[in-house]
Amino acid sequence: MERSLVLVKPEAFARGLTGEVLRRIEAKGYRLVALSILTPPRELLGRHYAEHEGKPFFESLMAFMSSGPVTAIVIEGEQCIAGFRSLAGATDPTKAAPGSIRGDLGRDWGQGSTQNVVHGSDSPESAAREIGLWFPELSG
Ligand code: DAT
Ligand code: MG
Repeated sequence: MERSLVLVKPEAFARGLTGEVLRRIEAKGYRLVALSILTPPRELLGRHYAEHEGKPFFESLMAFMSSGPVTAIVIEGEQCIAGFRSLAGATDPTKAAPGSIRGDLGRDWGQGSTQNVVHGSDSPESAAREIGLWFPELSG
């Protein structure tokens, strides 16, 4: 049974969209395994987004993601990694298809960072690594 890490990002948390994201996950049929609300420390975010270190958008991504509380969620279900990526939609919320979380609930707010409502793990390896970072009590 596959698991994935989902984050409701600060701007979406602040707009009260956690419930809507959870509703879509549950309506799809995935199970909620763990949920936590926290303002992510920079150290955690640096490890979470290690693959993007050095890229032009890295600093604005760090600043945005540490700007307030997020909801971190572990979901479970057959193929939930690809399934949640499909629910989330394309990275750029302007281009994300209507019907997707990012397409329906996100937009460019002219903030200089891509604020796209949610994160979802992109592979089984990423999911295991990310769940270990955000929910160490679930690993091992
Ligand atoms: P995703 O979140 O769809 O997996 P990603 O892992 O490539 O996308 O990037 C992580 C986050 O970084 C993404 O949600 C928003 C931001 N980002 C990615 N590419 C960007 C770009 N070209 N310019 C600005 N922000 C970007
Ligand atoms: Mg990614």
